Amino acid sequence: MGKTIAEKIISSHIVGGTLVKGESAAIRIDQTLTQDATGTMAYLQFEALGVPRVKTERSVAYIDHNTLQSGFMNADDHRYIQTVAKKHGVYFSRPGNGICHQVHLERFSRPGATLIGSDSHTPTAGGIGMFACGAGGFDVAVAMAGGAYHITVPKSVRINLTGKLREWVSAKDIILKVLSILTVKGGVGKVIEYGGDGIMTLSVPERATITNMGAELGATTSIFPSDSRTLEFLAAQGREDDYIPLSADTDAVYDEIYDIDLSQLVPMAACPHSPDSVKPVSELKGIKINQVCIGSCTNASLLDLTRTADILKGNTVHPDVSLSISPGSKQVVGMMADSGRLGELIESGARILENACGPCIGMGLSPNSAGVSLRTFNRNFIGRSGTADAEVYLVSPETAAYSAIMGSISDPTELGKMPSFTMPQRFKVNDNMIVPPAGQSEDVEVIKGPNIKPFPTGQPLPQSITADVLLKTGDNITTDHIMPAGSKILPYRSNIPHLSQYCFEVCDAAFPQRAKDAGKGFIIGGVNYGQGSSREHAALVPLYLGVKAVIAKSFARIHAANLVNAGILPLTFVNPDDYNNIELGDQLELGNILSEIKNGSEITMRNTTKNTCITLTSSLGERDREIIIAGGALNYIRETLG
Ligand code: MIC
Ligand code: SF4
Repeated sequence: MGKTIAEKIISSHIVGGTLVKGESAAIRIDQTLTQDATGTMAYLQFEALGVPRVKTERSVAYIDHNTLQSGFMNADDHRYIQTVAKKHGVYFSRPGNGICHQVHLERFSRPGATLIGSDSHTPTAGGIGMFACGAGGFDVAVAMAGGAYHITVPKSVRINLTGKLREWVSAKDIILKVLSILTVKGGVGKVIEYGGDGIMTLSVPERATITNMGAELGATTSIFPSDSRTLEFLAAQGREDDYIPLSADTDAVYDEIYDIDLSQLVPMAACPHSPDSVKPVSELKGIKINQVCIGSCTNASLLDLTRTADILKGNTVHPDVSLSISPGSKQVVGMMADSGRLGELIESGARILENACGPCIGMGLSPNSAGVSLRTFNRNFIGRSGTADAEVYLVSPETAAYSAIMGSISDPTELGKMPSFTMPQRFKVNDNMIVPPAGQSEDVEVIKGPNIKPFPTGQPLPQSITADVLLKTGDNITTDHIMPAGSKILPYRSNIPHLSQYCFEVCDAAFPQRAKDAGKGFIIGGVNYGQGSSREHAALVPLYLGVKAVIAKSFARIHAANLVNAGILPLTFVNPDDYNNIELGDQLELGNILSEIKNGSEITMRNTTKNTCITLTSSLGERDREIIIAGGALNYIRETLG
């Protein structure tokens, strides 16, 4: 039987388990990446593993999230990451070099290889044919130490693209279309593979826009074949030696197949407050806007900014609109400057920001109250922009730029002829902002500022747990609900005690104090609990606050793994209706939890307040069960390493 692209890469990297869908497999990791908001934790955990030098082919530490530097905290974290990277064999991409996913795509990604990153948009590198997954910081630390990455072998979805996009319709509209079909839960447990003759019309950065936002489907990853367009991109980056051809076998078997005719697509927008609330831009036309933000790891490539310049050239940003542009990398902004196209953006009145995540993670540029913001980003969860009542729409750079001039949501297909764009034969390559690690680790001193506090560790699983329900949430709770980001909080990513005050702030501001007073407790969740980011802070902070188990209808993949690594039980209802019979404050008893987890059997929970019995399942693999019993991944690894 033929293999899919993902199956080919997994089978060439498998070091444990089996390649059977739904079963666990352990894969060897060739490359890792971290960013600064999750990186401090990942390197603290790497240090705790006691391995002197990373064992991967390439590990890179990027600084791109916390670049506001109000206060000493961010700069201290950057210095810690720079020194720890230097000591342990990790390449360091300095602030100013760009957003991790854009830079990694340009400079390090390679088809056929595996990558995990402590950021959920790591699948961006799937655009070049890499098997690239977002993961919690601990899993990245383990991979750097030479350990395998454990996945549930995903099902495969094939999306056949045919035809060619119409003028002013772009890659963002393709992924928004896919989100409208599959929704934010439609990719859970699956790899999304693209094929069909339409893919030849898409360059690697366009493919990367699609695989980047595949994270919003909840997918394990998304991937394109490696073909002549891949070779063209690698050659233009001076890296043709990294090219290998890679495609699915013609008789590969997919669990689901969808066909999208590119020529039929129109500009799309994800409406507030979910990336899958997708409508055609034509239906939203005329909605007044206050802000437009172009950038992020989804849409800040040379092509994206060139299209933006095509539209802004000779125009002025509407007086009621503030337009910001954050380029994806130094390479992108450098080439825009050299070609004079940056000047066109500046002349139009665009506010040019640094090459970093910026407004995408709420670091500045929060909209005015009840403001309408059009963003080329990938997430529009409530409050993520920094303004709780803002209405954020996710659109393509073309829709964003045209609307910025018009002052209201506008359809770029109304614009005249689209200027042609040819991918450069040669990108501007200058890796002077990537600092290689030291040859001699012993000589490097790792500097930790006072904001860096030890991370909490779990306790071995007791025979039974009795505790109260501290919080009951609805469906699709995101990690931005559990542990918000933004300029006020992000500087404290290495300080769990401080962060804990903000846990679930948007849902129930009294939660942290209630949890502290109780000393221990449970969270009850709905469907797709923990979707969104890979931030393991969304598990470490609840651990710090005494949460013993999250009992939900279903979980998002990375968050479930982070809970296990933290030593918090992720449990699911066998009968989802039982969710309705639990209330805040109820006392729950997991009377025999240790044996039930050991045996992998169903779990019986008593609601002692209501005097009812509820059946739960853990759906944990053997290794996960051992981690939970040990009280988290660090304890487990220490035990297994003796
Ligand atoms: C995000 O887009 O939410 C982030 C910030 O990049 C996160 C990582 C983080 O929380 O630090 C992600 O996507 O994993
Ligand atoms: Fe940065 Fe935004 Fe991309 Fe996350 S989604 S890595 S915050 S640009």
